[in-house]
Amino acid sequence: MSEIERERLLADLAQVVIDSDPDAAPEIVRKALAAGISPLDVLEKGLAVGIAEIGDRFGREEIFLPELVMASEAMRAGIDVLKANWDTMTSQRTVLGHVVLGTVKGDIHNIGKQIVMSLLTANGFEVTDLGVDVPTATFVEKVMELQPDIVGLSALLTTSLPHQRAVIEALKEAGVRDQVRVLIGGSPVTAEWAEVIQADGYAPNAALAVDRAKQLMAASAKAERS
Ligand code: B12
Repeated sequence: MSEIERERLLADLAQVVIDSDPDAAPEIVRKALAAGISPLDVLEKGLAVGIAEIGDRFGREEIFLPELVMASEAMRAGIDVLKANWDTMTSQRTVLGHVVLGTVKGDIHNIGKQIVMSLLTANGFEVTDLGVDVPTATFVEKVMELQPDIVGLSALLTTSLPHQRAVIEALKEAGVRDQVRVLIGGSPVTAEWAEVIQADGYAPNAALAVDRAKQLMAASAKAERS
């Protein structure tokens, strides 16, 4: 595949999300994969570029909620094809760790969390998805019940960031904060915010979320040995 062809396919992937065309998205993703573009590049250099553009247009009030919904449907249709691809990578792996993952209260954004889940799973983590708009108490209950290694908190709205802090405070109150590592993410989340709320880690995208989760597992293994 020539560089020009690769660039054109990546542009087509972004465009299918911008055009909000869920019916066309799977075919274009399959075409890109068949041409040898990696699933991660299909996502980050293709589909995600489209949804970022849509988010900007929405922010500038050039488009409205129905368009946002349709674009996210197109993104989702594309990701479904990628997920099938990641799932085949997953079989016969030793489990690296258990992650409980959810989008915090008041926030229904799901796409980024799903991608984090897919990549963690593809890289050998067992993931329990609590869904979206997850009450703070549910995170605490699930940590106590399932005793995961890591709890992952996704937030896409500035107004839902305080709920990430609330989960950490509630884990402390329940006396289980030191039994689990807290990993946070979502577009308004920064390393500074992670420090402020005393999370154990932050990652700006799904690939780095996997790296961070692996680091957290290594750190907790070291702590157990010493
Ligand atoms: C798609 C979308 C929607 C869809 C969501 C569909 C779905 N099923 O998820 C719908 C249409 C439902 C929606 C609704 C709303 N949305 Co919206 N939405 C978006 C949009 C365009 C894209 C989000 C997305 O999917 N990105 C693609 C994924 C791949 O990226 P990501 O989510 O950032 O995830 C990556 C990383 O952040 C990270 N990550 C994510 N989670 C986690 C978790 C962990 C643990 C880790 C480590 C990493 C991590 O890894 C992911 C993969 O690389 C953004 C714009 C933007 N640029 O983010 C606006 C945006 C987030 N939405 C916005 C708004 C305002 C809303 C609404 C309030 C609109 C309204 N008036 O009703 C509602 C909120 C409803 C609610 N209560 O939650 C604003 C938020 C502004 C703000 N700062 O608070 C944005 C920024 C748009 C804008 N420019 O104004 N939205």
